[in-house]
Amino acid sequence: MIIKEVRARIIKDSRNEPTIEVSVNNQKASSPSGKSKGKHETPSYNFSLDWNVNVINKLKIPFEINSFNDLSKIESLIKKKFNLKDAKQFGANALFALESAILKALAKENKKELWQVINPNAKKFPIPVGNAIGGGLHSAKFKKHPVFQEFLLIPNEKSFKDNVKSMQDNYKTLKLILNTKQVNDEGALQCSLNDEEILEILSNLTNTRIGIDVASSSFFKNGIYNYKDKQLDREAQIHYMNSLINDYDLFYLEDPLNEEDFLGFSKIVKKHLIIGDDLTTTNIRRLKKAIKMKSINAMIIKPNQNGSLFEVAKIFKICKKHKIKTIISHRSGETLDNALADYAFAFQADFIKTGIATKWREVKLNRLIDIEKSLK
Ligand code: 2PG
Ligand code: MG
Repeated sequence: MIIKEVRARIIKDSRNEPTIEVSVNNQKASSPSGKSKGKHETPSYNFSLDWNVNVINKLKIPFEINSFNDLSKIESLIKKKFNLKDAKQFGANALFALESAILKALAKENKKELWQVINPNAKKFPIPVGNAIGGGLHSAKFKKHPVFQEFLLIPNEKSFKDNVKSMQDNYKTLKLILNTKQVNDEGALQCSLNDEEILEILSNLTNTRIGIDVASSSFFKNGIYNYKDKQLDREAQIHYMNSLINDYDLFYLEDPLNEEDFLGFSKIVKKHLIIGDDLTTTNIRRLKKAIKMKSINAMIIKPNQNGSLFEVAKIFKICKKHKIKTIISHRSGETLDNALADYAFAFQADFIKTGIATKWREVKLNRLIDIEKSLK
């Protein structure tokens, strides 16, 4: 495929904040954006969003792209043209949207699905992980909210479609129990109960596994985890997290400790999934450190947090080799782009965390339901 035209513009995400959309040969892709960002994330833009939009609009890509691996040509071009040490310095959101649009254009040209351009042999569907009740930074606009950022449902049905139905049914049940219609940035239900009151309610749902994204870096300061009713030091936090795993049989625990505490993570009981997000920030170097220190047995992978889809593919390979479960993930500020679903399937992610409710989350779930249907 010859790249004929590259365009970029600013669009609004689900939080009504500006983000980048790139179109290549008329195929559009966009980048989401995070709120609880890891300190070690690749910066989203180089100088600014405006700068990236401007330079992408002037970008001439003078060669043919025929495969996923040809993305390396784009990365070399960007490195050279902008005199960067690494293509990711171009800005993770900008690079991701550009690469994603190129792959969509390639798929269109070859009359293929996006996932097929990357991995035509994909078979296994990811299990959805859905944020049912929200707190932390994503609920900052509500006066009273839980400290933990996400209370998650991880269904256990036979098909992707049935898994989605299970999440949605439980979400409806929780809506009645909590008697609320309010939702936060991620479409998660909003309530004024505290963390353990919510876990108590979730553990009574008998047909699903449950989990939390503690996002603990967001309430960690000067060595202390600041809860509303208590302050815990590192040892006490490790003890508290391990007791929650036992008391509520947590299947999934994300970022239980501060984003620098690789050693502390290694002390969290690995009965089920212990996941790095802010700890690992979709970064190969940090993933390798987490493997070496036995910090995690699962990892959040946010393509826009890295920028290079080429490197994202490598991260999936490293995880597979070291038996680290993979959870591809949306961001709290999302667009209506459903490409994340194709990437989940193409890279054969074990899980996809992309919410339960609101249109920005539903487009990704529906895309995977459609892929599943098309393969039956
Ligand atoms: C997370 C994410 C997505 P954000 O912490 O897992 O839910 O949040 O996109 O705000 O970084
Ligand atoms: Mg997280």
